[in-house]
Amino acid sequence: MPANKGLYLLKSKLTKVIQQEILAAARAVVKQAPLFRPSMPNGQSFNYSMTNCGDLGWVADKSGYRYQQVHPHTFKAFPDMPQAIKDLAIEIAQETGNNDFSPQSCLINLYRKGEKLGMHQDNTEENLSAPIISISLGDTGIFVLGGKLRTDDTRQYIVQSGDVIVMGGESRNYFHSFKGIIPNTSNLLKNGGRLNLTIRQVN
Ligand code: MD6
Ligand code: FE
Repeated sequence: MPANKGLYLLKSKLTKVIQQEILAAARAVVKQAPLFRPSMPNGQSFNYSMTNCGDLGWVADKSGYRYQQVHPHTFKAFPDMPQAIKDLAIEIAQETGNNDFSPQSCLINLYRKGEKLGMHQDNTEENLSAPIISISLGDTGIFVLGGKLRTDDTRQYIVQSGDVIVMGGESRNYFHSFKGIIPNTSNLLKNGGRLNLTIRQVN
């Protein structure tokens, strides 16, 4: 395992042209699989919208958090993961020492002004040793990263359009949250906001 525990914060990883290509692919997904705002198991609604592409999508409702093949509102299979997203994720995985990464799921989160995501660990996946590749597009935001325990110290990172975070190795189960966007900091998304794509190998 690398000394940095498999955590990479790759600033300005994606050129503007690549960002536009990935954004176009994400838009095509949203057309087929509309953004939705699920409820947590306690019944409270999520604070932001999401959708998925790939063989499996991450969903939440009163029965819990899980991966499934179908969109929770349309009941249609989530669209295939666009090749551009797959290729990019594999390339980034390889560059960070994860040579057998096989992308099965891409969760697309959209944050508008005031929307955020609380402290959590990503542990719905069966495979907890595959890294998570996280791509930021659009408005700048504040990503908070802690450690293995909820009580560990945290650090804030400014994430900008084109930045990529890889959470592998020990960092795979670090607590983290997203505090929100700084509006009007990017012109990539027509209507503003931030898209975060997390690409995973689920099993
Ligand atoms: C976000 N990201 O950046 C939320 N999880 O909007 C995550 O929750 C996340 O970026 C696991 C690994 C990387 C991430
Ligand atoms: Fe997460």
